[in-house]
Amino acid sequence: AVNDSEVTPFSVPGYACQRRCTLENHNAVLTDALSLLAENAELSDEDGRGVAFRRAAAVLKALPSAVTNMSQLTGLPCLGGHSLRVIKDILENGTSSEVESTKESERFKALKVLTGIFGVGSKTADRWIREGIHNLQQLRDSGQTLNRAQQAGLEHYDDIKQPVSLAEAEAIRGIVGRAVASVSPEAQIVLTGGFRRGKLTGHDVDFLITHPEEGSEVGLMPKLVSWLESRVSCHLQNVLLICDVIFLYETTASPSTTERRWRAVRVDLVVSPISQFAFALLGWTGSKLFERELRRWAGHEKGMSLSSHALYDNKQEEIFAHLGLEFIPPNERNA
Ligand code: DGT
Ligand code: MG
Repeated sequence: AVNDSEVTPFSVPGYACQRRCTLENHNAVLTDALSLLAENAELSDEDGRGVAFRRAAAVLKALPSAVTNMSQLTGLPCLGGHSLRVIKDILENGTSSEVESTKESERFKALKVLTGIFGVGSKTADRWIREGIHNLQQLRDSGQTLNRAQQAGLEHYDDIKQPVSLAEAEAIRGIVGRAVASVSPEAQIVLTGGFRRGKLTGHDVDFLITHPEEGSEVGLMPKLVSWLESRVSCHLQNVLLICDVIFLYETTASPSTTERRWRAVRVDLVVSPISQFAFALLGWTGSKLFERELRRWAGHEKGMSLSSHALYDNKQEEIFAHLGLEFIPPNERNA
């Protein structure tokens, strides 16, 4: 047993947006467990519980070394009783019985498989499960009506499930970059999402596109989509766009084969006017919890509203106060 006198309690600020958190994680066993419970809560429409587990995991991700003793956690924010029980279970037994039984539960497994289909959310998956559909074969056999996104998602299920590598993201950056340049030569494209945070893999590739001249970004998205689609009909065939987001691209074929190889990848394209670019870039870089915490900080600590479009002061009067002026209502500003 660790002597309590050797234990140094950790200390971290309460909001994730006050903490620097690299991809180096000294507590992956604990954070994987809490993330799984978060995922299960989110898939079960219990968003509050989901956020609580995400916040707890984020605190552990920010620690400078591995937790070895519960007493190190004294005074840390965001660690509720439930998360602490899970952590204690893992520190004492190597695993958490709750996490293990969740992982093995038929419902969780079915929710994971079905929501793993692009275009299928937890509500649809839940309805299918209640109708006895637990896997892809049962879904195919069921005769359920699928929308276009879901059909593509089902067709490319294995590809999309496979993580996207940084090299693939960069290859797609090249394809989308050429498309953007040909529909709007001045437009700029930036890789956002997890890859901008230094991740080496992702579940998709996120791009933010803007134009240096305000207003010139209008209509860019449909042009971009049809340019990408036209490549297919032109038989250039190194790109195929379905439902704006599923992308098939040619992987580098090994020299020994002339066979074309294709891979479906999820791509998220966002167009922003240059006036909102900074907010869009901040908003689409993530992580999701970091974004949520930024908005919570803005709202609770500063009385402001942050979105991927703007930062608003919730009380207009406060702008006057910040400027040291008495508030003048709009009808009295007719100077
Ligand atoms: P990944 O793709 O698994 O590596 O992880 P990320 O961090 O790239 O996450 P992703 O692709 O789901 O989303 C990228 C960021 O974009 C995310 O951290 C927050 C933001 N984001 C995602 N979906 C939405 C949305 O519907 N609206 C807004 N405003 N932002 C979103
Ligand atoms: Mg992403």
